Amino acid sequence: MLLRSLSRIQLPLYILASILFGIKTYVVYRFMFNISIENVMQELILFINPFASAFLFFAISVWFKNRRQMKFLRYGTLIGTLILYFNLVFYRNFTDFITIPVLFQGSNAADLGSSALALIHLSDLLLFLDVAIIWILSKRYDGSVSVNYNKRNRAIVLSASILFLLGNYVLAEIERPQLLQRTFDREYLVKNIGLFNYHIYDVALHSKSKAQRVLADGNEMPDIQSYVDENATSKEESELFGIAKNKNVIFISLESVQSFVINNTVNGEEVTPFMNDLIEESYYFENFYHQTEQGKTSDHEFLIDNSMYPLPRGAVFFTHGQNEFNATPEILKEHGYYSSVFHANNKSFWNRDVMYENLGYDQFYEESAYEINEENSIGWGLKDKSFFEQSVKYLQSLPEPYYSRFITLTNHYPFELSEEDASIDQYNSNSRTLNQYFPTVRYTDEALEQFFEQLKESGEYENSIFVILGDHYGISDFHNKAMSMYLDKEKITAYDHVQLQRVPFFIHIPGQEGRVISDVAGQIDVKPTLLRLLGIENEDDITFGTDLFAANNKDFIALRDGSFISEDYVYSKDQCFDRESGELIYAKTTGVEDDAENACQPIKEKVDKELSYSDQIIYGDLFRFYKFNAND
Ligand code: GP9
Ligand code: MN
Repeated sequence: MLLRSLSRIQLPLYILASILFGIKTYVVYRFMFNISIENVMQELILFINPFASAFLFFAISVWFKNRRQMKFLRYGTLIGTLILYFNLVFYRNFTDFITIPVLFQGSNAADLGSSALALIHLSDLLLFLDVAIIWILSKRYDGSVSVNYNKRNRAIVLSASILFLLGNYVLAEIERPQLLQRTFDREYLVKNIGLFNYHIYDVALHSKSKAQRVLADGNEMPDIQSYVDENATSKEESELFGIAKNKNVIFISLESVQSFVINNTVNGEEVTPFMNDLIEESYYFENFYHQTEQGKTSDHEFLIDNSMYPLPRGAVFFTHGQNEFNATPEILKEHGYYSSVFHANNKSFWNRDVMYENLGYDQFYEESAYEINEENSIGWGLKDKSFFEQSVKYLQSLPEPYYSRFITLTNHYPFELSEEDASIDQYNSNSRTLNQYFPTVRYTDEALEQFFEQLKESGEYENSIFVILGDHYGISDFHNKAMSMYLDKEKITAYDHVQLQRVPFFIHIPGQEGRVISDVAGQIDVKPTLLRLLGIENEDDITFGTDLFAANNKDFIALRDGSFISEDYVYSKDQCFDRESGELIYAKTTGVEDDAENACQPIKEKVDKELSYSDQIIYGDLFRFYKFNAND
């Protein structure tokens, strides 16, 4: 009956298929996947996308003649539905979307296999309703539902479908700038470009890195190894070697905290009173730089655990999550450590679930390990105070010695904070972002203070060492005007920009005094420094950083965009500055002191070489050809 009337209204089958498939996909997105919708724009994109994608696909059928057109639509709906359905079953088990590497990863598939039956619901049959409708219509009424367009009309349909999708993409770009370049979360991708385009994107990404991997054969390693030996290996032993042997490591990454707030005030109030005091009892590095790029928090995680550079574009956590690494948790495992990460966000964000396992973490306390409700969350999720508080019980239950990393969340752009959580007033400038930054930084500082108290009470403090750092900048160049006002500078120069990439770095060893260290240092140095404090020599490791407590031959810190900071110079965008005074001493483009020698050039060459060596290791997955601990 229904089918007959559908065939009578003479709606071309490819349009009907698009509508039905669009509705179905929307229902699955909206009500079956647990996709979080934060605003109207996201709601709109999520609604438009299923239709845009379905139309793009089914419109291909108009290029075929009657019978093949019907066949295309039949099998198209069936295959499309199966892809949607497999993702749904996978999602019910893993709260995540299928990726190509995961699909071929034995363990995941096996996990799914055993519980597959429980993941299939009888009502799922409804998802195949449109397949049945299209199937019957295409067989019985093919004469009245197929179309026979001339070339011009076909081209119009094709253009319309592409335009439709472009529109979707533009909206997604507005909602999440640089969505495809940054690839931060599968959920975001699916939410913005849809499941099917996400799969296409995933296949493309995967093939690209596979190709680079295939072309590498390990011949690249000896050069890299000798470079590292010569330039970035700490040969001297430090007086602190082994000082924290077998101690627990409590590693805290402070979201978006930059050094300029340390020992500074806003409206006459200290911004970070707890950290300022902590400096007295810690090794505090005042010239410590973040070296992250598009992968933001995940890039800093990559740096600190591997002492390699993140990639110039994309997040290595995403693009090379399956590579061979020799990360801190893996090394520590050989010395009896149990490693875990605590972070109250969705586990697939930055592909952490996959990457952590690969880096050797034993446990990931993510969103679902925490009680999160309206009251204890703001902005990106669980507030830092509650996050730390809820983490203590897990920390106490861990086998010792442990390496436990905590990542805070509240001080994340756009720096939202409720009034009752704000202990200091906002700044007053033309940048709302910078204004709001100070109270949220203060909130995180207080959360850290509380955490220290709780650790002392619970007995976890004494036998641990603390590493605390900022993950990356929080205030971007967009706020330079407000920033220059705050810092009382005329304007923010390229030199200032580099200096603003400093983030706090503390090593706090209970019972030890510590001191302020002014040497130039960076996130790349964290791994070798930490391992040596724990008394681990690890001679065969390939790291681009060095032990900060040993005399070193490494004389620069490279930022990921090719800028660098050395003992004497700061280099950025073809400009060479004196590090002490900030004075411009050489600039290629402006011809400043054109005849002066470019003092930065020799270091710049080294920086480029080093960055490219690190990239080669990642792109070629070169560690699969290298045997770590050869003399074990
Ligand atoms: C997300 C959190 C923030 O889990 O780490 O990520 P960011 O945007 O800073 O990279
Ligand atoms: Mn971050």
